[in-house]
Formats: sequence, structure tokens, C-alpha cells
Amino acid sequence: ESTDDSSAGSDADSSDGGAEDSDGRTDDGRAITVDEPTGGLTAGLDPIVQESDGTWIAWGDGEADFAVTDDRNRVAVPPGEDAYTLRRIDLSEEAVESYYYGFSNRVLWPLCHGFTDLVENRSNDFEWYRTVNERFADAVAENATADSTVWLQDYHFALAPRMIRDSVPQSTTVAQFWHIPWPTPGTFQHCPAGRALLEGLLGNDLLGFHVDRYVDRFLDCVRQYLPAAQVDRERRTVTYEGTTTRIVATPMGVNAGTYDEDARDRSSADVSSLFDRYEIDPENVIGLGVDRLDYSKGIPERLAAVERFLECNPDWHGEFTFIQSATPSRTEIETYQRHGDLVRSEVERINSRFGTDDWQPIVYTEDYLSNATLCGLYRRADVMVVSPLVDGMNLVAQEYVAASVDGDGSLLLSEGTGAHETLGSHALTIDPIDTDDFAAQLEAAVSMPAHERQSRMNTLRNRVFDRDLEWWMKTQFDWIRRVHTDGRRGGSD
Ligand code: ADQ
Repeated sequence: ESTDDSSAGSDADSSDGGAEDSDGRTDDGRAITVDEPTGGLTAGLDPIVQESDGTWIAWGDGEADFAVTDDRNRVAVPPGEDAYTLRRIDLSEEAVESYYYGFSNRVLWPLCHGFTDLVENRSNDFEWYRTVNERFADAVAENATADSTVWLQDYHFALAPRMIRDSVPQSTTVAQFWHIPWPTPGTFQHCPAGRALLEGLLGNDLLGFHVDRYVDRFLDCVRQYLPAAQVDRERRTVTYEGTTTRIVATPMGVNAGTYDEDARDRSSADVSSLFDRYEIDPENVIGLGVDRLDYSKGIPERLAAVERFLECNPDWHGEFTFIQSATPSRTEIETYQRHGDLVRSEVERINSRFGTDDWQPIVYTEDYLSNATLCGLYRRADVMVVSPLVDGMNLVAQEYVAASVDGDGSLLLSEGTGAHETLGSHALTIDPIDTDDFAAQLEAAVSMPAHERQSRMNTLRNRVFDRDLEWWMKTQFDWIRRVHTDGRRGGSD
């Protein structure tokens, strides 16, 4: 899903769907299977691209070229039904290393999350970033017509919009959604090629962020580092080199109905095999964390708060279990390896400090949870702890709320997440680095009277269902239509 490593908007590598056999066969007769993602951006986009008979352009690896139907790496999807075209861009190992594990995830990811000390600006990475952006832009230009809408996803494509703008008809609409935070000008000054990135992004007719503060910071950066651009703060537009870009905030939601249904399903609700495997007492109060193993997600800070909670509340020893599911991510990057080592050693240390023969305070797993297990755990967890230091939005918090069908769980939510802007007033707010207060909020959550938990959860559920993935898609496409019409009228409001 969006910035998740495995997908990049691609097709068959979603990890949460069951494999479905389709009619398709490879040239040598093997069946082609399609994994259908049950949630997230990929699942939301799929029907839209199908309906519009569109083209999905994605990075794909060489191993998947068994289904290539023509000499331009195009595949009909789903196999046998030909609802849309998947155009794969084959990237060499060197390109992936420099473009994806290099400039995208060693520069842009840490920088946009404010971790300037983790930025690694290696030679050639930016050149590869430009080259790969060019390859995508060329593929778009081959497919786009005057009436097309081009919709780019995320920080892997900051340069492509301007390249596309310069090579497609004027009336083609170019839009992008940036799924991670946008940094302050003070942070952005550390960005190598920062000006080129701004120029690239201003090739879009529409640029979406999750929340207002990223929009404001983007406009601040343009004003400071691209003085030739005309910034209209009120209308939230920037005009630069003949293109007017509208910048909007649309917080992304989740497929709430699906999480709700899956959590009600008996097979999801039954998490007993996981409890058996880790010898968790089913009577215990359960705290839960679910994240990619990423330094932005605040996992060590969360473990420190659990430790402080146990220090201050001996009564809870043996009665409270914290389950942390952390899927390894971007493990080619040393910072991620070191972070994983830190998390694992902290879990071990805390467990050996407090654990007894029949109780481990922290159960830690790096297994990717199936959708059924995930929804079952969400439903079972008494307290969900979402503590990123910084996070563009955070879908896990919303998935938890959507799957809390019994209405009796509590959400601890970091003020560093975009989700805090929409859910913060009915969650328990935490500052992940204030360990004492974080531990006190954890204590407040596990001791909260049932009626208060239910009333908070009720409000949270209304918000998550009102602003779900469908709402987000619709809002984005309403904006796309609007800028398309504006463009034809000559840019008026
Ligand atoms: P991520 O940083 O990946 O997304 P998040 O929004 O929480 O963060 O989405 C993670 C997704 O992966 C969720 O759907 C979650 O269920 C799944 N997931 C995570 N860990 C898992 C595990 N251990 N087992 C199974 N599933 C797991 C980026 C940005 C976010 C932004 C999204 C969407 O960093 O800020 O919310 O894109 O724009």
C-alpha cells in the first residue's frame, strides 16, 4: 500500500489478500494467480482504473515478466478479463538500489520526517532518481491523451510531474498525492536538489497532502526557495513556469466497512492460535502495536513507556501483555538494520527484567499478519498504541477503530501523526518522547471506565466511517475534475 515497500502500486505482491485463481495462463501453461488486496490504496485504485479502462504504470521486477503481452511490457489485468492495462517499468538492481533504497529512502524519507541526521546523500543516487522519474514520465507520455488524468503516488516521483507536464497535451490533468509529511523550510534546506524537487512537483495541476500543516509548509518552502513562483496562500495555489498548481489537504481514510466486516468474522475474531503460540493468558488486558519496523514509528519510545508503566504499576504484572507486531522493512538500509537490532534488544531486556516463568510482558513478532489475524487482534486489543514520532497520516489507528466492533477499546495516538488531526480529540493523546506522561496515558487507558471507553470509541468510529477510503478517493477525484475544468477556463477559481 502506497509507501509500503512491497507494492509500489504494483500488482501481485500484496501480502494481505488470498491468492485467487483466474483464467489467465502463461505461455507455457502455468496458471497466473492474482492476489487481491483487501484494503489500502491498491484495493481502492483497482476498481477506478478498471472503470476508466486506464493504464497502471508500476515498477515490476524481471521475474514477473511471464505475463508480458507485448514488447512494451504491457499486461492485461485481470488476466483473461482485460479490464485495464498494467505497464511495468523494469528496473535494474542498480536502479532499485540508488533510486528506491537511495534517494527515495535514504534522503527523502528521513528528510520529510525531520530526521536530517539520517539523510545519506550518496553520489549517483539523485541521478538515478532523475533517470527513473524520466522513465516513468516517458511511459506516461506514451499513454496520455488530451483528456487523460495522470495520478502519481508519493515521494518516489517528485521530478516526474514537470517532465510529464512538458510532454503531454496542455489539457491532460497531472495530479499527485504525497503520502508522507512535508518538512518545514528549516529542514528542507538540507535537501539535496531541493529546488529541482519543488520545480518538479509544480508541474502538477493538483498536489495533495494529508493535512493542512503539510500544505502550509510546502507553500512556505516554495516561497523561500523558489522566489520566482507566485504563491497565493488564500487559494492555496502556486503559479510557476506557466502551470498553476492547486495544493489541497485530504486526509486518507481506510476501507472501514471491510475492516468492520472482517473483525466480525469468526475466523478473524479467533486469535487463539496466536495466543497459544506465544503463551498469552487469554484473560489478560492486551495492548497492541502494529507497524512497519521503521525508525519513524516510535517503537523504542513505546517500549520505554511500557517499561515505565510496569515500573509504576506492579499490580499489572502478570495481568497485562503488550503485543508488538513489527514487519521488517527496507532492510537493505543499515539504519533500518540498526533500528531492528535496537527494538529486539529492548524487548529482550524488558522481558528479562519483568518476565516470570508464566508471563512475558512483551510479545514481539516480525511476522506479517494476515488480514484475518490483524482484524482479530484489533478487535481483541483493549488498548491500541500508535506512537510514531512523525507519520504522514497513519492507517493503523483508523483500521483499529474500524475493527473495534465491540466498541470498548482505547486508542493512544501520537500528536506527531496526521491522523491526530482528525481523531486526536477522542483518542488519548501522547507525546512519544515524554515517557512519564506516555506511561500515565497507558495507565489511564487500561483503567478507564467502560462507559467512557465506549463513548470515545463511538465518536472515533463515526469519524473513521465518515472519512473512509471511498470518501478520500471521491474527494481527490472531485478536485481533479475541478482543476481540469479550471485549466480549460484559463485558471480561474
Ligand atoms: P506506512 O508508513 O506504511 O504508510 P500506515 O499508514 O500505518 O504506515 O500503513 C501501514 C499499512 O501496513 C496498514 O494498512 C497496516 O495494516 C499494514 N501493516 C503494518 N504493519 C503490519 C504488520 N505487522 N502486519 C500486517 N500488516 C501490517 C505511508 C505513510 C503513512 C500513510 C500511508 C497512506 O507513512 O503516514 O498513512 O502511507 O498514505
